[in-house]
Parts: sequence; structure tokens; C-alpha cells
Amino acid sequence: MLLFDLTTRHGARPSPFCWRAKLALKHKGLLHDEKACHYSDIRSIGDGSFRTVPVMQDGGVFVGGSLNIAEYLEKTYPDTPTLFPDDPHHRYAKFVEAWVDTSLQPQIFHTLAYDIFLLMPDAEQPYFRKTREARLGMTLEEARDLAPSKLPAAQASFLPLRRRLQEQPFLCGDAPAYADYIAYGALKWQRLCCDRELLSDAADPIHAWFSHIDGLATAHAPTGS
Ligand SMILES: N[C@@H](CCC(=O)N[C@@H](CS)C(=O)NCC(=O)O)C(=O)O
Repeated sequence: MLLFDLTTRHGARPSPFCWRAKLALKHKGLLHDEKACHYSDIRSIGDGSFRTVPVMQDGGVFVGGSLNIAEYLEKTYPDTPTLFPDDPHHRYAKFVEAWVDTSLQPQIFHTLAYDIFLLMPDAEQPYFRKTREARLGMTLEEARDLAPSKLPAAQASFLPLRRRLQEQPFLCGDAPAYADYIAYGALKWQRLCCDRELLSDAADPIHAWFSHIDGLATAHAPTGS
């Protein structure tokens, strides 16, 4: 099994969506290799139809999109631990994905866009600038200058997660599963791209939640380049 993962100029792997897929594979105990790629490499994966990573190759099958990958693994490897406990139709995971994709990650992105730009290799920077400036509606330098003022909104976007973790250790209950990995990917991305601490309260339950999942993520690092 091979996972195509986005890389930076120094080989960091910050993509929040790729973290979701990596955790899904670990959760199921499925060994995989990783193939690092840049934005400009994505169109050469598989039949050339993919526009984003993660993409997973399982033998001759290519699957793109983090939730598609999780759903493929769930269906194809039914004897491995479930990614969707008590959520057979994945409705809860889809709601968490919608919250993370439309609120948490976009709010974080406002604070992080320029940091990500600096992490990209020179050859990838023009593409990143063009596409992300269109998304932000401002230049990356304007986003950098506004980043401190955007921090409170990014911090506030963690509230739904914090509220659930005050009641139970993981979004999925007593143990983490796919919905947790979706939210984890956002914070992992932020922490890999910059040193600014978003969660300043040491008693925040998000810290213990993150550390636990991070331990799973970094155990048994895959091979590959
Ligand atoms: N809905 C997709 C989104 C994946 C995505 O946006 N990945 C980014 C990397 S973090 C990407 O590949 N972007 C390609 C580009 O901007 O050209 C998923 O869940 O996998």
C-alpha cells in the first residue's frame, strides 16, 4: 500500500488531510509506504485524474480523498478495527469533517498561509501564491500581517472539540477513531507549520487528546521517500 503525501522544501509532511489518511491506515494496522510529492506532482499520480492528496494506492486500485480512503479501508478490510464506531453510516464523521473543513481549518489557514508559503520549495511557491491568494482574497503578505488579529477566531474554532473532550476522552468515545483523526490533522498541520501555540491553557483537554493521537501517528513510521 502506498500513500501519496504532500511534502515541503525540508521534507516535513504537514497536510491535514494526509494525516487523516495516515491515522486511518495505522488504526487498521495496515502497513504502508509513503511517497512524498509536491503540488506539481499530483497530476502524475495514477491515471492523472487526481487534483489533491492524499491518494492511496492499494495494489492496482487508486483512491483519492481522505474520507474516501477511510471508507475504502473500512469496506475492503472489514476484519480490522473500525474507523467509525457506533457510526455505521459515517454521519458523525461527515459532520466532524464538515466542521473541520469549513470552520477549523479555514480559520487556522488565515494565521498560517504565509508560514506554509515559506515552507514550500521555490518552484512551488508561485502556484501556492496564486491559488491561496485567490482563496484568501488578499496577498500572502497581507495575510501574514493580519495573522495576529486572526488568532482569536482560530482559537474559538476549537470550542466544539474542547466541549466534547470535557465530557469524554475522544470524539469517538473512550478510544480515538476517524472523527478524532479529522480534527487531529488540523492541529498537527498548524503545529508542523509554525511555532505559534494556539492553545495556551495547559489544562485544556485538547492537549492530552492530541498527545495520545500523536503517539499513534508517530509509532512505526512508514518507509518510503
Ligand atoms: N477533500 C480532500 C482535500 C485534500 C486537499 O485539499 N489536499 C491538499 C493538500 S493539504 C492538496 O492536495 N491541494 C492541492 C492543490 O492545492 O493543488 C481530502 O479530504 O482529501
